[in-house]
Formats: sequence, structure tokens, C-alpha cells
Amino acid sequence: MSSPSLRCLYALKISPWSERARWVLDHHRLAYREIEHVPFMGERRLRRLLGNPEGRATVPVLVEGERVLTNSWDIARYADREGHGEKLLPPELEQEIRGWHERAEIRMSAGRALTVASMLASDEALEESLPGQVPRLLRRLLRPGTRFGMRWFARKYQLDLAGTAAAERVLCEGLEALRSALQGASYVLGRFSYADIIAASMLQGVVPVADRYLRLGPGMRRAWTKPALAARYPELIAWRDQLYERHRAKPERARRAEQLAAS
Ligand SMILES: N[C@@H](CCC(=O)N[C@@H](CS)C(=O)NCC(=O)O)C(=O)O
Repeated sequence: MSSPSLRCLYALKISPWSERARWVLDHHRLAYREIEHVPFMGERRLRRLLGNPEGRATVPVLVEGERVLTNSWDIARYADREGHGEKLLPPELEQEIRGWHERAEIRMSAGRALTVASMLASDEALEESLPGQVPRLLRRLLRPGTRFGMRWFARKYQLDLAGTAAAERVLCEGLEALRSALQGASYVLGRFSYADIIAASMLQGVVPVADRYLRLGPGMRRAWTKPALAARYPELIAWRDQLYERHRAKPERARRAEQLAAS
């Protein structure tokens, strides 16, 4: 195995796709350095990193030496191969989990339109969306540029910001499917697997997970919350919160565990 210190995860802090990648790496106690990707401003760097592909460039991206993994699914498979934790993609479930991944892609893309529309309507959320090191006063001054960047992001993903009712229907299909799969059970497929991580990531766009797992400003939290959906699927949010309690090792703890294992 190559040195863990060489692993770099390019990630968008608040993105549920990036959270999936962090989760699988932490679960498997694989150390990594996280490099923050900022949409619009970071586009050129990201495209260069990916060798200027024809299509859309997205994060998470995991780089380890010469290896560049360009989506959350490949990162999950990599972590399962290289890691030390219980398998998240056991061979007998992999095909079924892949189905969850593909359907979640459609539903979460619909959810993205709802969240971006809410963010564009909130000065507070726009200001909070800038990287942590940007001073408060500057955030306000930069607001028009941030709004421009958010519109650019909506075009990049071809989001229909006016058709939010249709987007909500698509997201609801995913929530109904999860409800049917769980029916009071702890796990989507009978044991903890990557299907649970995918499902939990879909719920980020309904009610974001607690701040101790992923810190969000109040404006961002409001923009990411869909009160009507939260009221319709409270048991899914409670399920997700429990899943985090049980299975989301604190990254610091996981990193320390790997350092100890290596020493
Ligand atoms: N299929 C990809 C989708 C990843 C994705 O959609 N990433 C978005 C999350 S919002 C992204 O990179 N956004 C940042 C950008 O486009 O600059 C995966 O599973 O990794």
C-alpha cells in the first residue's frame, strides 16, 4: 500500500457527495488531506486536475500518487479495497447498492435545484457559502459576485430554478423508496453498507445533519432545509441522525487511529 500521507481529497465542504467520500475514508481509517474546492473560483484548477475532460468536472476527487478517482462511487470502492473497516460494498450487495447510487444521482440532482433556488433567495446563505477564511465584511461586499457564481453553478448543472415543484416530486420518489426500504429497520439492506451512506446523503438536502458533523451557518442551514418534506418524512431524518451517531466516526478520531496504527 502506498503512503497514506499522499492521499488528497478535493471536496466541497457542504456537498453531500463529498460527505460520502469523507465518510467512507473515515470509516476505513484511511488518512487523507482535504483540499477545499470552491465552485466557480476553483473550476479551472479542478478541470486541470482531471486532465481537462470534455464533460462536467465535479468533486469529490481523490488523488493518491498517479491515481485520480473522479467520483464518489469509485472512492467508495477504493476505500473498501484499501481500508481497515468492515466492507461497505460487500460483493453480494454491490449490484443492489449501485442501483441506489444511480437512483440517488437523479433524485439528488433534483434536490440540488431546490437548494440552489433557496440559496439565491438568501443573502445570508450566499455570504456563508464563501470559504471560511473570507472576512465577514468582505462577504457582504462580495455578494454580487457570489450570486453570479451561484447562477453560473446553476447553469453548469442545467438546473431548472423555476420548476421546483417537479424537482420536489423527483426528490420525494427517493424519500418514498427509502421509507419502503427501511420500514423501521436500522439499515437499507439489512446491515450497514454504502447504501445507508448514499441514503443519508440524500437527506442532507431535506434537513442538514447536526453541526457537530458538518458545520453550516444559519442561512445555509435554512436554505438546505425543506420544512414541508421534513414534516412529511420525520422518521427518515431520525433514522439518518441515528445512523450518524452509530457509524460516523469523528474524522479527527479516525485520523488519530490511523496515525497510531502506522506508528
Ligand atoms: N457523480 C458524481 C457527482 C458529484 C457532484 O455532483 N458533485 C457536485 C456536488 S454539488 C460538485 O462537484 N459541485 C461543485 C462544482 O461543480 O464546482 C459523484 O458521485 O461524485
